[in-house]
This record gives sequence, C-alpha cells and structure tokens, in this order.
Amino acid sequence: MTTGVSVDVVDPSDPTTLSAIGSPVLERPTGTSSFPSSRTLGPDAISKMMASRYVTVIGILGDPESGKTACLASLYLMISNAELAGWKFADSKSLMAFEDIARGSREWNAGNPPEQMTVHTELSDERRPGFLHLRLVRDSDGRRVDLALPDLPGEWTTELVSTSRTDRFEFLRAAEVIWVVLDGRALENKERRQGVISRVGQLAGRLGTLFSGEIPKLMLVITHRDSGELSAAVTTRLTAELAKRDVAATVLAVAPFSDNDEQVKAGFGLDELIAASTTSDLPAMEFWPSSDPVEGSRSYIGYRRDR
Ligand SMILES: Nc1nc2c(ncn2[C@@H]2O[C@H](COP(=O)(O)OP(=O)(O)OP(=O)(O)O)[C@@H](O)[C@H]2O)c(=O)[nH]1
Ligand SMILES: [Mg+2]
Repeated sequence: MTTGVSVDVVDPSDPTTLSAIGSPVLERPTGTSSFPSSRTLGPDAISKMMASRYVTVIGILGDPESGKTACLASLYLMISNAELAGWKFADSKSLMAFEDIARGSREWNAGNPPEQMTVHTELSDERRPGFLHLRLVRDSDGRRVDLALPDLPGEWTTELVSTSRTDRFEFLRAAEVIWVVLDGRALENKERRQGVISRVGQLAGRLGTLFSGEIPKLMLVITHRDSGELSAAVTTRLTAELAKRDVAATVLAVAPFSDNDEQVKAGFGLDELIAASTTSDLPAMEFWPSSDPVEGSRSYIGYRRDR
C-alpha cells in the first residue's frame, strides 16, 4: 500500500549530503548583530563624533602613578551618583570602559579597601590613544557638553619628555585644554620637588614645539589633596618654571580619592576642574538669526543688481 507521502532517502554515499551534516541550519543574518562596543573609543570614532556635534577634547598628560586614571574614575563615580556640583550626566559612549577603571574603587566602596583604587593603564594598541566619552548637562544654562578624555599610560608622557616622541600625540592638536596631572605628594616632598618642577618645564617645552608656540589652555592638576594642601611657594615655583618658557597655566588641587574623608572628600576639586575645562572662549552664537525685512530696504532687487 502507498501512503502518498514521499520521503527523501539520504544516500550516505553522496558526498554533497555528507558535507552538509553539522553545518548551520539558518544562514547568518547580514548587518550588525551585536550592540556597539562601549569600551574606549579610538581616535577615528572621536573624529566621527566631532563631525556631528561639538566635542571638547581634553589632553591628559602625566607621569605613571600621578593620578590620571584616578581623576577619570572618580569623575565617573561622581557624575553617576549625581554628586558633581553643577553638572548632570546625559550620556556616555564608553560606559564599559568607565566601569572597568572604576571597578577597584567600587570594591572599596563595599568596605573592602583595595591596595590601589586604579591600576596602571595599559593600552591594547600601544600607538593609538583610547578615549572615554562623557556627555554632561550644565545646571546653570542647560548647555550640553561632550567630553573626549583619553586614558593614556604615564610612559607616553615620560617618553615625550625624555625622547621628544610626539607621533602618538597628534590628537592633542584637537584638544581645547591639556591637563598635566602631578602627584601632590611628590611636590610637597623636599627631595622630589625640584625634579617634578623641572620636568613640568621640560614638558611645557615639548608642548611648545609640538604646537609651534600656540599651546592650548594648560591646567596643572595636582592630585592627593587629601594628603595636604599645596603650599603657595610650590605653586609659585611651578608657574615661574613655566613662565621661563612663556607658558601660562592654571593650578588646581584635586583628590579623586581620599584617605582622609573627614577632611577632604573623595572627588574634591573635580567640579572645578570640569568647569574650568569647559569655559569656551567662543562668543555666544545666535542660532537662528532674525531675517525680518527692514522697512524700505529692497534687498532682493539690490541682490540682483550687482550680479
Ligand atoms: N588617596 C588618594 N589616592 C590617589 C589620588 N590620586 C590617585 N590616587 C591613587 O594613586 C594610584 C595611582 O593613580 P592612577 O590614577 O592609577 O595613576 P595613573 O596616572 O593613571 O598611572 P599610569 O596609568 O600608570 O600612568 C592609584 O592607586 C590611585 O587610586 C588622590 O588624590 N588621593
Ligand atoms: Mg592610568
């Protein structure tokens, strides 16, 4: 008796049938199948972002262990906890990267102090900077600010000073502000002080060459404010060292983390640092200028006449 149902009989000796065994049943969809990465952004991603909106690029220099990553991690923790005075969080295209650098301090928040809040920065591609992105809204006027902040290893700065290696710093040309991060404890230490100060001078010299004299706004960001206040004499010596090379800088004390929370809270000075880094000197622009016709003027005819 026949059932009317035809059954494909697989011929095991046919090589085409055999090769199909174990292969995917469905074809892989074309197009992006995953969410965009939210790790650090490459310079190309930042340029793309800059093409569509105004982005404030901040150059962050400083020797190893000076506190560069700590400033970024603390900034993220402050803004994500709505504790950065004068600013609110709007967006970040590099949340995972912020989470990575802030992880150490999260453990500390849970009552388990780690040896180090942040770890030494290493880049996956040692020639290309990795940027963190943060979009903030200023309370005073609702202005949105997009910040591109590179987290670089201290060796980049060490090599810039010692061997004048500038190839990796091309991106600095787009920077509006440069932070030079210095360990406040080294500045307060009598033996180490002079060394740090003269290196800041050398760094300014390198930047002068890189920018052919037109250095962007320079800020000396002095970390470890929780270990004590920077003496006025040190600030004076720092600015005097820079003045030798015709460079001016703003000095700002911060404490991204604090071993002395009673006196100086973790995150000290970061609101001021962001405020000082985002005051653009650009004149306020009229977004939609009025084009009402002026009584008596015959603009259109006037326009045709001179063609
Ligand atoms: N108590 C305290 N600790 C700080 C402060 N600033 C930085 N640190 C700690 O100092 C150590 C070094 O800071 P990092 O931010 O990792 O240094 P870095 O400049 O990024 O160093 P590299 O990545 O090696 O170039 C970390 O353990 C930080 O938590 C501060 O103001 N106060
Ligand atoms: Mg670092």
